[in-house]
Amino acid sequence: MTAKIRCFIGLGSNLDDPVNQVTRAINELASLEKSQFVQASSLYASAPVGPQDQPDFINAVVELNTELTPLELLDELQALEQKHQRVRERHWGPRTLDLDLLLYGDKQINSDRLTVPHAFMHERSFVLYPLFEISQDIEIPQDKLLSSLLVECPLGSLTKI
Ligand code: A4P
Ligand code: MG
Repeated sequence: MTAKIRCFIGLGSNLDDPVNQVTRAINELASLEKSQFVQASSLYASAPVGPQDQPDFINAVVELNTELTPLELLDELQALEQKHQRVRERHWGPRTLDLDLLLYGDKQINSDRLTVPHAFMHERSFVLYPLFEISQDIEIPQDKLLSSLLVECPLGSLTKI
């Protein structure tokens, strides 16, 4: 039997009824093949990081145990983004659904398609606070404890909804 890996996925949306997009995506992640849903954070609203001429975001984090490899999981996440009619227009621009693989066990990955831990997670309140809500004991590979990162990451406009 393949070992199950504990992983965390960041969800974000700021187009076409973002609360509904993220809620649907949580349910879809809960039925991914070769994976078991563990828990989802609350939904959070925040002002956009990056270009400001776009709507506010809704974000959440989901924890799964999975037997999928990192690239198989990325394929599944990208298929779900497509299902939500995601159109890639500009970097850090508006999107119906963004699914980022934040952590895959304690693995570090640097390949063409995948950087894990996610490159910006350590500085983003819309990732760190939902993550901390569902799991306080996380160590980020090659980085600090989640709790120490939070101390250095202002809440900003982030609000639990
Ligand atoms: N890729 C590499 N590593 C990963 C990973 N760990 N998880 C590659 C997922 N994908 C990963 O992604 C481009 C490529 O990154 C993929 O093809 C995959 O092979 P993308 O989603 O198409 O591109 P993007 O939008 O240019 O970048 P990205 O990384 O999704 O953007 P971010 O960094 O997630 O930023 N403000 C608030 N408040 N809330 C938000 O959720 N999101 C963004 C998007 C900006 N501002 C925001 C929010
Ligand atoms: Mg993405």
